Amino acid sequence: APAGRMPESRWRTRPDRSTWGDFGPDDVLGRMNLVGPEQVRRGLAEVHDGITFCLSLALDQPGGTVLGPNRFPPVVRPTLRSGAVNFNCDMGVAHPGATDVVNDDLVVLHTQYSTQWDALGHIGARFDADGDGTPETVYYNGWRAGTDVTGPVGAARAGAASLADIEGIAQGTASSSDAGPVDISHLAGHGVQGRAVLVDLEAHYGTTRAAIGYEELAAVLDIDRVTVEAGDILLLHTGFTRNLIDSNGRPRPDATGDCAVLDGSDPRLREWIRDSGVAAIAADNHAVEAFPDPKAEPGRPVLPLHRLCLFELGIHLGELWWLSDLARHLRRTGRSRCLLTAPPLRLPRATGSPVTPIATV
Ligand code: UVW
Repeated sequence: APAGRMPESRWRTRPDRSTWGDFGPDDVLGRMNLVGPEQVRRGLAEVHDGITFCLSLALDQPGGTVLGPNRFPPVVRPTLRSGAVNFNCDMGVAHPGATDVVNDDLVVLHTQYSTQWDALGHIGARFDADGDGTPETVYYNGWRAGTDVTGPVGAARAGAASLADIEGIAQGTASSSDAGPVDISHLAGHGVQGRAVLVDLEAHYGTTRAAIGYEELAAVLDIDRVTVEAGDILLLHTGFTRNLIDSNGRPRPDATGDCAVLDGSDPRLREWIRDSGVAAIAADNHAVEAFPDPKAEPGRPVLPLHRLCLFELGIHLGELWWLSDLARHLRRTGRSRCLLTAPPLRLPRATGSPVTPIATV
């Protein structure tokens, strides 16, 4: 029988050793529940220099469609006022006598194009949650596709909101209400502030291809004397986003291969993540783990760490963060921890969110 509290209807069986129900039958925050007042105090205790680091790339930075063929740079457009472009616009038109000039714009954003959080609704699985012998499409804590995780408005009709929808969005014909329970807005409500611990894989592996399993990670933790405790947010510096910037946004398709990257197929690494109690994991590469998993077999996930973290344990994943400046400062000062503040957009129904994380040291 599952140890977690079982909701009446959504699931009877949960994935083996998952956290479903452990934070309540209707939980949507997962391990972020471990980041409470004590973690904020622990984070604040890491502030010594009063220096802040912005951990995001520019929103239009990552390498075109190389990193994700369905994701495009943001489109920023002026809004329309009575059919006319509302940019460098004389306020006197609407308010006679006014001397102001006004600009107003809208943006169409692929939420996971650049520095981002994956919501728990980003990756689900076909899993027999109600135990009737037939798998359903479910997400963390048994939240169901179709009823709980419904996606952006229009998704069922026409695929994800496309650039063609821009006028409709501008005129308010597409609205998003009715937030699904596993979207990113709940995380925004939490605030995502606590202690982060940075593991500097780049300092040890440089720009060599390296699959980081448990053994490699444990060696780096040991050499750098890094301790990871329950409730910490784990930051993994690999040098990937610096490669991205050095290539002027045109990375080679195999650019992840030039850096250390987690080997999601290593069962000992997955056990370490489970046992460590980390609240979230953010990396400066595009999938945290090697994607697609080179050792994936038919019938198995191609994103085994996404499955473990987002689906089984409720660990949010951050991707394409800019960690190189923070890593350099921490190495120079012989530290590995900081206060991290990283709320996503409070955007109901989104399954990922751009984020501008701030580290304070
Ligand atoms: C996919 O969407 C495949 O992965 P990621 O979470 O790395 O963007």
